Amino acid sequence: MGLFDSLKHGLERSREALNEIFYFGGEVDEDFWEELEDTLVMGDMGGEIAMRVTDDLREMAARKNLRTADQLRAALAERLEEFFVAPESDIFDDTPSCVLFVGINGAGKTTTVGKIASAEATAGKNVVIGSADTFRAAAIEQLDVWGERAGVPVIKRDRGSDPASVCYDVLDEADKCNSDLVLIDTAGRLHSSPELMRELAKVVKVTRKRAEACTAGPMPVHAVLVIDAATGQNGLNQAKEFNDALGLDGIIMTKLDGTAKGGIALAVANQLKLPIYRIGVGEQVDDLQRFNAHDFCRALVGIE
Ligand SMILES: Nc1nc2c(ncn2[C@@H]2O[C@H](COP(=O)(O)OP(=O)(O)OP(=O)(O)O)[C@@H](O)[C@H]2O)c(=O)[nH]1
Ligand SMILES: [Mg+2]
Repeated sequence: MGLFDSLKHGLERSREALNEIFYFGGEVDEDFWEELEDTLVMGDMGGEIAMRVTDDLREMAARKNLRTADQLRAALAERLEEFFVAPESDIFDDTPSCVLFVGINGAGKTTTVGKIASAEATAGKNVVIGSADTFRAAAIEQLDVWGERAGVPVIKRDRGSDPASVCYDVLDEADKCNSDLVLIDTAGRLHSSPELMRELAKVVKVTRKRAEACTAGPMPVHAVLVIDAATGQNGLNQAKEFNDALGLDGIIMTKLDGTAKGGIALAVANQLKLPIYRIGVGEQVDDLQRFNAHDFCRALVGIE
């Protein structure tokens, strides 16, 4: 399966709802506009974006005399694309680079670290993983499995250790080995817990401090929020809280394969003006893709 096909496959559930209105009857009438707005809201773009997009398309349809729903499909994809922010550069391509993966429990942080470690090690990079989830039982073992598969060392301490110390250790190792890419997994936590958010802010701070002192020069540190797309509009709250606590650099959206709420990617990117670096479209090692707003929007609305 090609990249675009697998993206389309991943977004199938999000797209089905839109397909219904685009295929049904095919006439652009009052019902069509209402259904379009409802479908966008249900796909979790949020009411405001849904309304803006619908109004803009309605105006365009009148101006250009577009009469069939199918003609509007491409225009919709283009309009949706405008909500995304393009990154200055890809933090996983930059060398050297240290990325901390943060997010609520079960969002897909550890899996994403594993997938990226494999992809970047295969591409010839010198990668090291840090296991700063010292809280959850089996978290370290889970990461070890991914590290082994990728042929990448995993720096860890005993369960219950200070997560900031692990970050310190992993940067020591990266410094010693001239690593290109440092990937640090953190424990899942609720964005609504001030205590856990403070702990995480400390982890990020210690990491930045140690990264600045690298022998070869300061290593840039990025905090990336991993969001499960199926959490829908709650993803917006998560993004806001994590961003307030840490100053996020970007987003990774996981589990787009299992949800009809793909529009949340757009809502979060637009609200926080943050780039999406990768999207997860399955549980396997290859089920992670670079995010491309153009392809994403076309796949979302079902353009071949
Ligand atoms: N379908 C699908 N499943 C995914 C994706 N990414 C992760 N998962 C699954 O989601 C579950 C949780 O993933 P983890 O990587 O353990 O999540 P985590 O954020 O590290 O969880 P905690 O460490 O407990 O906070 C696992 O069963 C993964 O296989 C994805 O893109 N698609
Ligand atoms: Mg984890």
